[in-house]
Formats: sequence, C-alpha cells, structure tokens
Amino acid sequence: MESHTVEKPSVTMLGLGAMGTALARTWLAAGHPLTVWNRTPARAAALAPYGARVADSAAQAVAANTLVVVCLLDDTSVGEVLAGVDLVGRDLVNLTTSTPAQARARATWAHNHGARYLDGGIMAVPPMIGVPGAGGYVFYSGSRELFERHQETLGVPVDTTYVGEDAGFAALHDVALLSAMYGMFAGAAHAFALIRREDIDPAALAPLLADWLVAMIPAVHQTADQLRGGDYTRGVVSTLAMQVAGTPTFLSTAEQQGVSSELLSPYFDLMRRRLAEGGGEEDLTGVIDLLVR
Ligand code: FVH
Repeated sequence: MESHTVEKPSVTMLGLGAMGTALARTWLAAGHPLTVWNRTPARAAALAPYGARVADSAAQAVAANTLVVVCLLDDTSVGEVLAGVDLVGRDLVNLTTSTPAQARARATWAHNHGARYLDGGIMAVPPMIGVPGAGGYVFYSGSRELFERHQETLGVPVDTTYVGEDAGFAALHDVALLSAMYGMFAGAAHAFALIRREDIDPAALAPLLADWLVAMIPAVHQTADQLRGGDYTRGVVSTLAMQVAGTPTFLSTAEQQGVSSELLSPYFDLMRRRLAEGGGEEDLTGVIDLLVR
C-alpha cells in the first residue's frame, strides 16, 4: 500500500542568536523544513547537520518560504537585515523585542512592502523553548487571520497567546509583564539586602520569599476588578491608610540594617500622595492613576 507523509509547513528563520537558535532547533526536530540565515554565518552553518538549509543572504532565505520568522537583537537590526529584501507575498512574523510604537511602525512598513505581518513578544528564555510545560509562551498581535493560519507551526517551539489586531499589543503585553517582573525582583533585592549582614542564610530566606510572593500575587485580580468597576474601595482588606502608617517601620528597618531605601521610597511616596488625595479607604489601586500621565 502506498504511504503518504504530509510535509510540515516550511519556515524561514532570520537571526540565530540564543533565542533564534532555540526556535530553529525545535522546528527542525519537529520535522519542519527550515531555511536559516544569520549575519555571522557560523551560527547558521551549525544548524546544517540538523537539516537546516543555509541561505547565503537574508534575501535568499526570505525568497525560500512564505512564512518568515525574524528574531534579531532589536528593531534597528530588523530594519538593517530586511532593507532591500523582496517581501511581497511573505508572512512576516517578528519576534524581536520592540516597543509598541516600533511594532506598529514595522507592521505598516511590512504592509507597504507587500507583506502580511504579525508581531510577537516572547515570554520565555531559550531553555524553555521546545520544552512542553515549561511555562513559556509568545504573545502575538496583528492580523488574527494570519495568526490562525500559522498558529500550529508557531506553537511548535512554544505556546502562543493572541492579544489583538493592534500590532503593538504583543509588545505592550510583553513589556507590561516584564515591568512587573522587575518590580518583583526589586522587592526581592531589598529583602535580601536587609538580611545581608546578618547570620541568616539567603537560601533559607529564598523559599519563604518565593512562597510569600506567590501568596500575594493573586491580588492583581482584585486590582483589575477595581479598575474595571471604578470603585477602588471594593473588597479592600488592608487600607491604604493602614499601609502608609506602616511605611516608617520599613524605612527605619532599612536604615537600621544599613540598607538604602531607594527601591522602596518611590512607591511609598506614591502611596502617601494617594492618601493625601483622600484614598485612605482604598488599597493600592489608586497609585496606578498617579502613574498615568
Ligand atoms: N535570550 C533571552 O533570554 C530573551 C528572552 C525574551 C526575548 N528576548 C528577545 O529575543 C530577541 C533575540 O534575542 P537573543 O537571545 O537571540 O539575542 P542574541 O543572542 O544577542 O542574538 C542577537 C541576534 O541578532 C543578530 N543581530 C544583531 N544585530 C544585528 C545586525 N545589525 N544585523 C544583523 N543581525 C544582527 C545577531 O547576529 P550575530 O551577532 O550572530 O551575527 C543574532 O542573530 C531579542 O529581541 C531579545 O530581546 C531574548
């Protein structure tokens, strides 16, 4: 009996840094024909033994397939790599970290060059790529139709989450989540600094810290409910007035431990401002309105 194997969709990959290489390897391992190009040719050549077709130029790689995935350092390098390349009829998927404005401008630029465009924001580090259950995913925004057409292929290396037709939304979600992450790491840095000169093992504090942050973080759902409803006093457990009253304890403790309060103070300043404006019965949601200019 004749057997038919269905060929998986072909992909072109431009950019083989740590992330691009991880993505490329996963597509190759899953049996997708893959054409690759990288500015430093050795990184592309390293994938040839795994079945990648190595293009001599970005233009040649783009000409090879309809689906073109780009994962370069920044938006400037995307502009440099694609300058003068014929993009007519291509489905350009840009996973390079950008600002929302850069993503929107890149979408317009791609359309003006005859390409369809999807922007992506990668919520994963290279070791999470191709590892089911590792928790990584990529935000996508731009044409829903284009996303749905390639969703299966794009989902091979890492899960996909579509966040809207606005090409800037993937970048915006990406930066929003990473900004929250830096706030969390800033808090953790302050906590470790407080115990730094004491006979306390950082490895003993770490699980306590991790568990506490996990216990507290569901509060973001209440924040979202309050922002949607407009009533920042709804469901409040710990009032802003009470929390502001506690801030001298945090600042004095930092001083006593010889630790700078420069990570905490800006947030405490905003809490005090909101309290002064009459937000004492709220919790911390009112601070958000002080940030939005
Ligand atoms: N790696 C990570 O942890 C993060 C996770 C979240 C998403 N980011 C973003 O992914 C983009 C690529 O990151 P990467 O980790 O692959 O970065 P590098 O290993 O530094 O590789 C950079 C690639 O870009 C090429 N490149 C840089 N400048 C140019 C240019 N002017 N013209 C052509 N190519 C350029 C570089 O080529 P080469 O140095 O090998 O010749 C690499 O292929 C990025 O947006 C992260 O923010 C990663």
